[in-house]
Amino acid sequence: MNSKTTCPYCGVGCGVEIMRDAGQVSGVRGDKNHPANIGRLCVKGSSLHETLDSHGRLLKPYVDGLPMHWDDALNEVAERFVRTIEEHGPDSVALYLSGQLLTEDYYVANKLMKGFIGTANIDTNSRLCMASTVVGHKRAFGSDTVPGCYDDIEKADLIVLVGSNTAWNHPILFQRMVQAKKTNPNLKVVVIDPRETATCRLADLHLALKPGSDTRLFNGLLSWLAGNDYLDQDYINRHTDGFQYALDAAVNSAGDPRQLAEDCDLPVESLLTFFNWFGATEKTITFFSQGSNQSASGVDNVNAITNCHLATGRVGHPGQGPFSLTGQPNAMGGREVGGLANQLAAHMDFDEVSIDRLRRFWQAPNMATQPGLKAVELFQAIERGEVKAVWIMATNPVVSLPDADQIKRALDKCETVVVSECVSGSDTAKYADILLPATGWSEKDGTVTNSERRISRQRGLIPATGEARHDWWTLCEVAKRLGYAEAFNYSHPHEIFAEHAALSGFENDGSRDFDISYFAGIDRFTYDNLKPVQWPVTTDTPEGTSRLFGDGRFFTPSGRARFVEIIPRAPVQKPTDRTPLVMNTGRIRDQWHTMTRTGTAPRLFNHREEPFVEVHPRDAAIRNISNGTLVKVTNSQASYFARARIEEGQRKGEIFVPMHWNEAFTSQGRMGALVAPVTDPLSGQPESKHAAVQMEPLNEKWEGWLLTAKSISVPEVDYWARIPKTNCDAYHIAGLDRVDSWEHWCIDHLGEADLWIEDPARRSFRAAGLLHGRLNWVLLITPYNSFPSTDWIDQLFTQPSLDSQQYRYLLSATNVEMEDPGTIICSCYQVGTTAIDKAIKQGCGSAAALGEKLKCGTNCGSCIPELEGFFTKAG
Ligand SMILES: Nc1nc2c(c(=O)[nH]1)N[C@H]1C(S)=C(S)[C@@H](COP(=O)(O)OP(=O)(O)OC[C@H]3O[C@@H](n4cnc5c(=O)[nH]c(N)nc54)[C@H](O)[C@@H]3O)O[C@H]1N2
Ligand SMILES: Nc1nc2c(c(=O)[nH]1)N[C@H]1C(S)=C(S)[C@@H](COP(=O)(O)OP(=O)(O)OC[C@H]3O[C@@H](n4cnc5c(=O)[nH]c(N)nc54)[C@H](O)[C@@H]3O)O[C@H]1N2
Ligand code: SF4
Ligand SMILES: [Mo]
Repeated sequence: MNSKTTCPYCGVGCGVEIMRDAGQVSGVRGDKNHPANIGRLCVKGSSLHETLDSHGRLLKPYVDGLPMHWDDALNEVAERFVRTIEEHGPDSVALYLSGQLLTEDYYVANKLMKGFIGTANIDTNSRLCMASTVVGHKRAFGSDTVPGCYDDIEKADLIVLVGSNTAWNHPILFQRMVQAKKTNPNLKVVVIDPRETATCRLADLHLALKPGSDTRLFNGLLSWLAGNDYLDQDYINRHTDGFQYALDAAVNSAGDPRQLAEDCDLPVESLLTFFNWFGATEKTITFFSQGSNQSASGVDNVNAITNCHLATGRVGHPGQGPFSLTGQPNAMGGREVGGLANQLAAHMDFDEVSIDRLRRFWQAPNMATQPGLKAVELFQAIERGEVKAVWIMATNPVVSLPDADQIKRALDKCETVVVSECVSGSDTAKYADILLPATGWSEKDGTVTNSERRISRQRGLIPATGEARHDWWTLCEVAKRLGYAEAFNYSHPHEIFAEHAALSGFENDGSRDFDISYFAGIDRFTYDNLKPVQWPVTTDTPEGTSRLFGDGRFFTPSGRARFVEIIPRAPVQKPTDRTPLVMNTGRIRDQWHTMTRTGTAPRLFNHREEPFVEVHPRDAAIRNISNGTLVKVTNSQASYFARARIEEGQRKGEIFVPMHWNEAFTSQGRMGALVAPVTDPLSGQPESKHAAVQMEPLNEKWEGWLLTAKSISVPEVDYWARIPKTNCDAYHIAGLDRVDSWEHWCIDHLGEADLWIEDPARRSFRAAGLLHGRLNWVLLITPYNSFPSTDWIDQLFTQPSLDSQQYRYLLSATNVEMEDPGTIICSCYQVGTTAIDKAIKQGCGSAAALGEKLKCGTNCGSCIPELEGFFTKAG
């Protein structure tokens, strides 16, 4: 049996081979034959097998809190949807999906809503992720096409990274860049990001621009290219429209370089260095990601970049082009099936011809004829009571949407909330009237498309957990109950894929970019053995297509690419006197989104263990905040509690918070609640990177560690952050009120202590509770700067009873059995700062030397940029 599959995390789309033992996944390694990664895996990919624990999985359907048989639960979904549609029309129901669904799941969801129920109220978390790129691509190229491929990395002489922390978020592509730089010493890398990220370690130039000034910068570049004879006038004349309008707008907004540098808050020399490199380097790729997309000018950001590539004729040739880095494993597949509310399937739009074409292809009784509500609007319509039934699948909007508390209000009010989930305890699952268990990675079977248009198989390799079912199956079962049995009568995902492929070729004749008609009749054997392939895949190009647009022909009516006139606008969320800081939000290396998956692997917490705020030393100092201070970030919408990290690489006036923490992992750490629901007017994508906030110390009266057996639930304290360990749950905890008697506190919160010791002079208290002789909980109240490492205590939780020496150690809370490893830098080999500092003192002079001595960085390589940081910092 084929043991190859695709990583379910980022849009790099790495091939994974799994090892099995007794029907379970026992290990993973990179697939040497997969073109995206050629055998490599990053830290998240290489820890996939550690996240497959059935603990926390949703195992059964539930209706109104009660376990139900699948058949009854499906009947309930169908009945409640039918009732709502009959009473209030098709637009009173909605689906909210995700780029983590497989193409086949997505295809049937879209078909059901847009063709059969008759509403386009079906949107996806790609609205928060790729929507701006979709519109930007269509404006420039007439189609939502990524022109290039990953092999261009090795062919480029200049790589520009805009709003992308590639080192952490697309680590395998980053490693390809690192390698490319070694092989090609001429290759230069420019990072355009307001903060200094791990990615900057590879950069020859870092432009720490003012947040939201990207359109100014790229308008400035266009204007400068024109003024310095770098245009490809022949290309502009033959293959594009609208150049003069775009140039006039660029010249108007840019001013002279000195003015522009001031507007973007950059040194003019750096700006000109970038312009000169871009102008002079034929083989330039500009990768862009969420720093560009998640903006109220997201679409303009994309077009400001494509304008510069079109003006130099650098699109679709080896080593050249604008390149959108997609986030989720199937962000692209979702676009292919028309998962967004304003698209139709197979890259078609809501024009009369396409609507009619789909109606005929699907034999659809109720074709939607106009776009539906986009994510932010959708949840507002739910709160207003206009949408009365919503089915949420493979996404966690209570955490990830802006104004996230509004999502809670909306779901509270909504008559029918169906949630299809793999886990039982997600923040959104708590609001479900009907909960449906879904198969997860390694159980589900289908296809995904990565950033370079490459379709790969995710294979079902182990049995489903509990009663979990595939999402496509669940959707089809509901469709049958709504009366559409014939159109949803699939028995295996290959049949869905075959239909999707047939639709992509239906009346296409080269008019639409997305065409995989070669697979229209695909049988199960071929599907099961499908090799990764880049679309378009037609009978003329059965091996797929690496690049598009090299011939200068585009999918616009004129066949020419379009320049877009860009008028720069400032971010909508502006700092004020009361909320003077800009809150930037994004990702960390070892966590995936709302942590429902990575949060089950203890070692992925060693890199960052609790919610944090990165802050510039000056902004910290004026607020009396130092490294490790617990802080409160607030605005009129909500507040967020986390620990401060002082970072020189943070801009003044701007803080950075991770998007990952949520109510399953911390008391008050849903950063989305502070982001205003402001969106790009064209794409509907939220401005997630620029919330206006204030920050102050939390002013806790005490803090410490609490370690509990896994069966004990979250403590009731003002601040807590859960750090899962192998044998126990560890919590950082803190309180805002003084505690007079810790002994009483223990009785109230944990039960009577079996042993305890108090040292008021040192503000410390230590206690432990036993259950049948076994360790049940340990409380260590002590200031943060004297927190001990707790891995040795974790081991005590496995023991049937403790001996007297272990009791003594527990109460002295000294770290007797293990050296404190410091912050873990290398998650694969668990190498921390203590060992690294020691090795450097002993003479290790490079990341490679550290690797030789300690093994750090020698497996997945995700930590190499940070290892290198030890030497740049020292120098
Ligand atoms: N480890 C990890 N990897 C992931 C994910 C994950 O959760 N964890 N998620 C995946 C997904 S779905 C996505 S979409 C991708 C996202 O990948 P990225 O886009 O790399 O992720 P972010 O960290 O959200 O944001 C990127 C950068 O944008 C910068 N930025 C903020 N404001 C501006 C601005 O005004 N201009 C510019 N130029 N930059 C700005 C931020 O400082 C940040 O460093 O990552 C994917 N990969
Ligand atoms: N402020 C701010 N907000 C952001 C971002 C940001 O940078 N800043 N980034 C945005 C971006 S780019 C993204 S992509 C989103 C991500 O945000 P979400 O989509 O909300 O995050 P996930 O944690 O990936 O949620 C996926 C859920 O689906 C479940 N799941 C996984 N696989 C399956 C499956 O096969 N079937 C079913 N039914 N369920 C499954 C998981 O358990 C999990 O609960 O967040 C967005 N929100
Ligand atoms: S880079 Fe890492 S997370 Fe992304 S697909 Fe590859 S292994 Fe998975
Ligand atoms: Mo994303």
